[in-house]
Amino acid sequence: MIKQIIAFFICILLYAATVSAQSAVATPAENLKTKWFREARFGMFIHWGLFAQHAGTYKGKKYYGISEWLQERAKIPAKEYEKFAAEFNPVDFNAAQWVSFAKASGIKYIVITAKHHEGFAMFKSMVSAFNIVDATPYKKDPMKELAAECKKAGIRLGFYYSQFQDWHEPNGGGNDWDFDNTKKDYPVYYATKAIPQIKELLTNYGDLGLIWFDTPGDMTQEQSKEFLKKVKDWQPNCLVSSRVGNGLGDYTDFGDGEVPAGVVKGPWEAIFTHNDSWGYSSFDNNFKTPKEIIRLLTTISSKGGNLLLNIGPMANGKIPDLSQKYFLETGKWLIKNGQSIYGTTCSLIKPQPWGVTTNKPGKLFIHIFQSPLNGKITIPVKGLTLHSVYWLSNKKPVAAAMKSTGLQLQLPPLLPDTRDAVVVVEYSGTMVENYDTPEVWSRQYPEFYLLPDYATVKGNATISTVTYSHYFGDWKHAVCIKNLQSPTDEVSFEIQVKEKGDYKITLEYAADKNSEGEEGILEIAGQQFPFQVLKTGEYDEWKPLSWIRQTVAILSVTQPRLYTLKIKPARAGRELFNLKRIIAEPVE
Ligand code: JFZ
Repeated sequence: MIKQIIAFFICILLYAATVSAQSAVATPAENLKTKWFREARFGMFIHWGLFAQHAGTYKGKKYYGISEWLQERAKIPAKEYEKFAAEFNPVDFNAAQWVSFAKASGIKYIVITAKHHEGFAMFKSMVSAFNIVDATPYKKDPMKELAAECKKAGIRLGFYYSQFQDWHEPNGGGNDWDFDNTKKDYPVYYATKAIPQIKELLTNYGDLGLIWFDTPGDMTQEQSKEFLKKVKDWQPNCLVSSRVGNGLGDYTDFGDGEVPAGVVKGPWEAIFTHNDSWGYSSFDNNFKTPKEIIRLLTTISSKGGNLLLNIGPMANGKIPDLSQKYFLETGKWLIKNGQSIYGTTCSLIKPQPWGVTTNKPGKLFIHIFQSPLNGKITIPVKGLTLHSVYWLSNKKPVAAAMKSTGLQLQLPPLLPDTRDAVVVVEYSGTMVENYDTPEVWSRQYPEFYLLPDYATVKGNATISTVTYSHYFGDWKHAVCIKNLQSPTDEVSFEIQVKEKGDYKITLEYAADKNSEGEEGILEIAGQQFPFQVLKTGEYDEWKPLSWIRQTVAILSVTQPRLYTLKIKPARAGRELFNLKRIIAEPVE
C-alpha cells in the first residue's frame, strides 16, 4: 500500500513535466533564437553524476531500470549518499575525446546533467560544497573543459538542471525518506541553491545553447516564470526546455522515449536514451542499433522535431563501448546523408509503406526503409517539374516520372542502404501539405500498417498516447486509438487497395479486465467482421503493457479501388481497447 502511495506521488511529479511549451505563433525574434535548434535535429544527452559510480547496484542488490534514481529507490539517506563523492574520480574523462566523438557521430548539440535529482553539482559551485571540485578527489571541473571543447568544435552546449527535485536538500523536492514533505519550504531551496547555481552555469561557461529543466513537480506558474526570466536575464539567447513547467519554455519536450503522433509545428525535441537507463547501468544491454537510431532520427525529423539521444558515461569518464560504436555508425550514415536531416522541415505527406520524407526548398528527400517487391513507389505529390533525382549517398540517378497519381520512382532490386536509403528529388513548383491521401495496400510489401496518427475519429474516440514502462522509470509510449465505447464512437481509414487478392487484417492492441469480452465490429467493403476483445493484462503505467495481435478478418478484393475500413463497438459498453495499429498482410 505504502509503495503504491509513493508510486502515485512520483507519478504526479513526473506527469507534471509532460506539459508542453506554449505553441502560439512564433515572432520573428523568437524564430531567430530557435533557428539553430530547429536546424540541429540531432543532439546528445549525457546523464553523468555520482549515480554512475554504482551503475545500478547498491549493497549487492541490482536495481533494474533508470540508474540515476538509485538514491530514491534504495532510500539512501542524503548523509550516506554524500559520501559517494569521496570515491568519485573520473580520471579517464577527456572532454576533447567526448566532443570529437559527438562530432563524428553527427551531433549538433550536447545537453549534460550539471545537476540531477541527487543534488550533486558536476561543476564548481560556490553555492554548495556538494560539487565535483570541492567534494571529490578529482578536484577539477569537467564542465569547464567540456564548454571549451564544444566551443572549439562548434557544438552548442546545454545544461540539464533539476530545478525542483534535489534529494540532498531538506527543502528540495523529492526526498521524503530524510525530510518531511509537509515541512519543506521550496522557495527557500529555489532562492538559496537552484537559482544561484543556475546563475553560475549561465555566467561561468560562456554562451549556452539551452538550459534543460526537468520534473517541475510542485512549481507554481510564478516560480516557473521566475526561472525562465532569470535565465534570460543572464543569457537572453539561451533557450529553455518546456520542463521548466506550467506550459512555459522556448520549445516542447515530449515524455521520455515518446514520439508524438503526426507532424508537430513549432520547435520540439523527442528524448530517448540509447538503452533503457539514462545514467550508466552496468547490466542494461538494450542498446538501439544503428538502424534503429537512423530510422528514429529520420522519423522524428519527418515530424519536424529533434532527437536528443542519451548516453550514460561510466564513473571513470568512459563512454560505454556499444554507445561509441553505434553512435559512430550513425555518424557515418550522416556524413553521406546528413543533408536530408539537418536543416530540413517536416514531411508534407503522411508516412508511406516504404518510409517517410523530409524537405528543403526545392528538394524533397525520400527516405526508403523498405522497398516494394517490384521496386515501384508512388509519392503522393502533384505538379512538380523534376530537375534531377538521385541517391544522396552516391549521386547515382534514380528513374523517376511525374504521373497524374504522383511522383513515380523505379528502385533497383538492391537499395544502397538497408537502414535508410535516401533519394533526393530536385524540383521546381510548389509542394503543398497534404496528409489526406488514402493509405496504400499493395501486395508488394510483406505487411503494412494502419497507424493511429492519421486516422479519422468520430464521437468520443481519441488518438492518445498510452504510457507504460518495463523495469522502472524507463518509459515507453504508444500512440493509440482509445475511447471506443458506443457505436457512434468510430475510427476509420481510407484505403487504396492496389491489387486484387486476399488480405489478412489483424488488430494489435492492449486491453485490461475492464474491456474483456466487449464486442467490436470491423467494417470494410460492406462486410461486417465481429470480434471479441481479449484481456492482455492489467494496466499499470509502472508495468510492461502486453500487446496482442488478433486476426479478425480476411478481405477478398476482386476489384482494386478505394475502400473505407471502420472499427466501432457493437453496442454501448466499456471502452474496447488501446488499439496500437492494424496490420494487413497479403495472403500468399
Ligand atoms: C526525468 C528524470 O527523472 C530522469 O531521471 C531523466 O533525467 C529523464 C530525462 O527525465 O524523468 C521523467 C520526466 C518526465 C517524464 C518522464 C520521466 N514525463 O513527462 O513523462
